[in-house]
Amino acid sequence: MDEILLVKSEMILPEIEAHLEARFKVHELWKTNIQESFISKIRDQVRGVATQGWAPQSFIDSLPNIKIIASFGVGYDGVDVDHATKRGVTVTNTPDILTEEVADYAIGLLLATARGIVAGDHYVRDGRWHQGLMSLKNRVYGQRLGILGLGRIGKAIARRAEAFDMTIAYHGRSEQSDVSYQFEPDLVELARNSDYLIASCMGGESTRNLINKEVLEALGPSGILVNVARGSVVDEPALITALQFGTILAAGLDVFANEPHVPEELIRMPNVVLQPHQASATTKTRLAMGQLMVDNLDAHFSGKPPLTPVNSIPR
Ligand code: NAP
Ligand code: 8YV
Repeated sequence: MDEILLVKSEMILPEIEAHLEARFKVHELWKTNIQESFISKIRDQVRGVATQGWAPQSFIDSLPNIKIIASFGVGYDGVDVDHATKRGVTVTNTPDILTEEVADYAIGLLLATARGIVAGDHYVRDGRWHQGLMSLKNRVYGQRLGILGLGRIGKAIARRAEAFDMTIAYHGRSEQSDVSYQFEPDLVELARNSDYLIASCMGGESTRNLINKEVLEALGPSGILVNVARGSVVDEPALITALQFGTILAAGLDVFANEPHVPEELIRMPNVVLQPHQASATTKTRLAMGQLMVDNLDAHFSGKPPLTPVNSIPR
């Protein structure tokens, strides 16, 4: 039986774990406190890894015979893909099947933040309605939406925003010929010309702190930031300052720089909607993600090409 290492099973549903166990001998790294000695015992026989977006260089090097890292999630910024490629290790992710789910959540966060839906819930529960009306909130339909990262998820967000009659513009490394939305080569200009900015780009070094003080200043005092990308995309201290000083109005955040740590300042702010990295977290989508991870491993160990590779390894 082929042997794989399962790094963590937090988000992997029991049905998926059962599929893994039916097909592979699964070593469960997360069950041990002393990871180094656990790895040293199984390192020679393990041929593949199932992980939730985590595989740094030192981890890859601790497993000399692996040929595949199957990641659960579309974002693979926590996997050292360059190093895996140098080592001849295929990396796979779980694209497409979570796109619509994440887009729903991004729009949900925008609505929740702009219209004060979470604040309204607290208003009722806290009995404040008896003292008077809640303050007026901000219109979403017909407003200008900027999207940082018009990829699969960004496009699904844009499709939803079209139904809200929003004017859509986007920023990325290059203009896309197959969309009619306005391309903005300068992110500061995109923020300046948007009422709301949604980040849905990839994480990693190339996008680190793209949303910085200057971008937030350009978004302006009635602007709202929604982040469903990665915490690393936003300069978190700059965001906190911008929210504290009214440089922007509000933020809807599903991702943070150092999860699960969320800065105390954000937790105390009433103009922020916070979520625990939940954008893909429905049973249907998590099952589909898990199944795709299993299918990638299965294809690899059956001598077939992986279904959704992120790198190219000569076979
Ligand atoms: P995708 O189709 O590959 O889209 C990624 C986008 O990032 C592309 O549009 C790309 O645009 C843009 N991008 C890459 N580098 C950039 C740069 N340096 N500057 C500006 N834009 C850049 O991926 P996807 O499936 O839409 O997923 C996007 C990301 O969403 C994932 O990588 C992940 O981090 C995040 N995500 C989060 C959750 C959650 O639970 N919150 C769930 C799923 C995914 P250009 O190529 O034009 O630059
Ligand atoms: C997952 C995500 O929660 O797909 C991604 O990139 O951020 C989420 O869908 C996460 O990857 C699970 O590891």
